[in-house]
Amino acid sequence: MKAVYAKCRKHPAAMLFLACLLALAFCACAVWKLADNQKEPKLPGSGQEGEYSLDGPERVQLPRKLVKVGFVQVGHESDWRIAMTKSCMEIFSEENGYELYFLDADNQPQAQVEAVRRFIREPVDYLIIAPILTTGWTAVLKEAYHADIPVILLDRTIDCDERYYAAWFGSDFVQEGRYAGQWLQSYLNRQGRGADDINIVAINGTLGASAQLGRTEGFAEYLKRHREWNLLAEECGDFTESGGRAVMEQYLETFEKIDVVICQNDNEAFGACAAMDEAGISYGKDGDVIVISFDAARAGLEAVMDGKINADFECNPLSPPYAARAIRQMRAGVPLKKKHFYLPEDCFTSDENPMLLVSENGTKQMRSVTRSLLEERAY
Ligand code: GYE
Repeated sequence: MKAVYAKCRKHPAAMLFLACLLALAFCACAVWKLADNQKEPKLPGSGQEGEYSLDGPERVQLPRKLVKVGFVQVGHESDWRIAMTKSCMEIFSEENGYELYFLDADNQPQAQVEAVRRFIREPVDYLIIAPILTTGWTAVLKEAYHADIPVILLDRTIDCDERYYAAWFGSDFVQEGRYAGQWLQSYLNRQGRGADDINIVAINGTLGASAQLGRTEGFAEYLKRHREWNLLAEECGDFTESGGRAVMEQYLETFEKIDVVICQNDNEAFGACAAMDEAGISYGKDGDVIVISFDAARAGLEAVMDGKINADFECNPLSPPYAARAIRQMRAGVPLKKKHFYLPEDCFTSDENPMLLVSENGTKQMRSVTRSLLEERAY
């Protein structure tokens, strides 16, 4: 290199040529670094994941100016939520070209709305919201719309005209509830208890959150079909371990015989299990009370592997990379092909022979949990 440089010094045209070569090499490196760093997924479009290849024309170079992103998070109530926050911090890093403004609303809906207003005043370039409740969003999202700040919703859905947000990435909560109902129906049949009276208690998530509403609605379809299933009570555990424990303690004092507890997330399930441990009641795979849960985060899956949770329906918390991907597409002027995207998810069980679940979209083979499966998982 030194030798080439020395030769070129004597010939200005050659010097210019060398400078161009170096600039080209630098650009190539920058593009390569971008592709390597981002680790953004392909956006799924109802099963047609190939639709969004990273090799498309939407690949853009990192902007020199950092992209300001305002992220309004629900809180830190569960393992699931913490996994989502971690994913947000990782993808919206300075290294990846972002300046992140993050708010943990500690489950206070009003704090979320105020943060959105603050971020609009900043102003940020993009707003990402994981809403606590379905309600209360129209006014503030209209403000973002008129300020020309695109909004991406993650996780729970909201009741608001679609034109006020650019995209939503999350889960089909109603389907999760249906899977839970279908699994219970088949499990009881397998046990020869298909015609027995079954006493069920539910520990709901934060009331008015679309995850709570959807899981309740989906499971209710199966409650309706089974007149022998008695829903004894449904109380709110706020998606927390302490909430789940308090509600279960109350149920154990009130009801003589409980066959099933359906917890709307893993942390509530841990709380319910602790309450049953304390009361000397057996549960899970070899116990008296069937435990159903949602999320399938790492600790939840360990509980499935240990036979404490009978069935756990996954809800994928790793939506932030999808939001980053959408932002890059918007910056490159590539229209998003769909407004609503469902993340890929599985269903897990401690059953020896995992069942095949059926939905409108096809079948889903439930999975058992092994050490090696746990090691492969990202959260
Ligand atoms: O199930 C729970 C969390 O909205 C899907 O919120 C999310 C739920 C998740 O705190 O663990």
